[in-house]
Amino acid sequence: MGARARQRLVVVSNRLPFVFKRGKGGRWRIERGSGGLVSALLPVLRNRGGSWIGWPGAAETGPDLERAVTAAGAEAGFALKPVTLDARAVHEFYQGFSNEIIWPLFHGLASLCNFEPSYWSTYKEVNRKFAQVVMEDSAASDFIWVHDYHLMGVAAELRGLGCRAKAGFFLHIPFPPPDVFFILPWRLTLLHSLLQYDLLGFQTMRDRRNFIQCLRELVTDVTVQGKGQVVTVATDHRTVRVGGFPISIDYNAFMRQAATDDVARRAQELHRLLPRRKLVLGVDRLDYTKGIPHRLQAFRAALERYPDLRERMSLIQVVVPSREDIPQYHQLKTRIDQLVGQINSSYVRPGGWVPVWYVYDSLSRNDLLAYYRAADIALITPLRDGMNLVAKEYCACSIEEECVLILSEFAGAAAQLQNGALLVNPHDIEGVADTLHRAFTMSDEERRARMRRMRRSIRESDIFWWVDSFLRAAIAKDLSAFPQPESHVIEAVPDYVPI
Ligand code: GDG
Repeated sequence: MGARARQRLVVVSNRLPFVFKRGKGGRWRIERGSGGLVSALLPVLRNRGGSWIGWPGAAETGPDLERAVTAAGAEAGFALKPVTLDARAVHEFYQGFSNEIIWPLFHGLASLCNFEPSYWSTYKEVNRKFAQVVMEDSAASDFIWVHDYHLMGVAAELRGLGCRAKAGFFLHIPFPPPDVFFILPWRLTLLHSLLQYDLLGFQTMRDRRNFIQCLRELVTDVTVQGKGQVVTVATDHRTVRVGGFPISIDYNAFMRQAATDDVARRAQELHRLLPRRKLVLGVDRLDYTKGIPHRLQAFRAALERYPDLRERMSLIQVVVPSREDIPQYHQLKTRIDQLVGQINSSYVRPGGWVPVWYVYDSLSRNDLLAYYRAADIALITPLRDGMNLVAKEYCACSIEEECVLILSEFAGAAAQLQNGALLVNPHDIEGVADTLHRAFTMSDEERRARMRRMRRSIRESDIFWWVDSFLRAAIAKDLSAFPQPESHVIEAVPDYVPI
């Protein structure tokens, strides 16, 4: 990167990479966020210098919290800048516009949207507030990297405030096709806001194509130059770069931690509790996009269609509590509880096999890894998912390379993992049931060959590759020279061979 290497990086996301909680005695307890994004960006920020701007997540504000945020930044080796939000803003911007409009719509679930007009004005107001903090904290030579659907309008607000620094945006969720996107009452303003970034990153080529199609239908004079992973899109008054950057995980860290004695011991304990059977695993946040009820129905259909699976297979379904104050999430929880109850009561024998082992809790990292290691089959069947990191983490933890991944064709990860995973349509209950049986009876050689292919692909393009390729796309002079790994340019999931 030569002389540009010292360009400061300003990361902007809804939440800061640390969680701030009041501990005993009123002191702030600071915990590092657990995601791969945090692990990947912390060393980059430390090396290049820069700052991370976001909401600290605490309902209260004040100098006390600001001191805790500054101290956490000093320890991490870069600046942390809080954006404080009051209760109304959290309700209308975060729960409202972000999670009751953009989240369902962009996942193709328009019927779940609540297009409350006040949500939109608060969304713009909060995006402006983020932009003001960015302005106070950045110089024209910095690169500003904004994350996710909560903050699509930050670049437009920055430009309005006179900011000339280059800015990139990465969308962690899918981008919908025109017939879905056009439902949004504020669609044109939102598209023009996105065009104020210099680089727009999407999880898959399908998302990128959807975005460009929306532009072609709503914005005049759109031309696209290039064919690779990153293209240049020119409209009548802006030229931006648009690319597909499939997010990944810290592969080596997962693999190393999965191999520790502690994780192995916990995995053995699971096998002791659930003996003489294959374990099938589902791990999801409580969310209607994750397809948990469909999966439970498919598991039940597998037991009905294939009696040889009874008493020889259990589903461990981990559901991590999330967004419980939104009514749809509460209803989803009730539906999952009912289905688990029905399946278990149909098959359970006193003192014997329990078909579904249901955990409604957040797990420690070692427990999560123990579930990954213990499971013979992962059943990851979202109705729509930006990427789905659980699928990649499961493969990284399959250190014996003997496990099978069943993956929804509607997860972003399917484009990359289609050479190893068994792809399914999560709406096809019987098809998923048949695939479960196929995974159960798959030969050792086939399981190993499939898992090896997926692990190689994830290892070669891990989270550090992802950060590097996004930042290089932002500064590269010549996009045709931009590396283009074959597995990342698949336009759509091709037809898979049904069994
Ligand atoms: C969004 C997009 C996109 C889960 N349970 C526990 C736990 N987890 C961790 C997993 C994984 C993460 O949470 C979940 O990531 P996903 O990618 O599966 O899903 P979303 O939360 O919906 O994330 C998604 C992602 O952003 C990144 O761009 O892939 O499509 O929706 O890392 O390990 N971690 C711990 N305990 C748990 O119980 N410690």
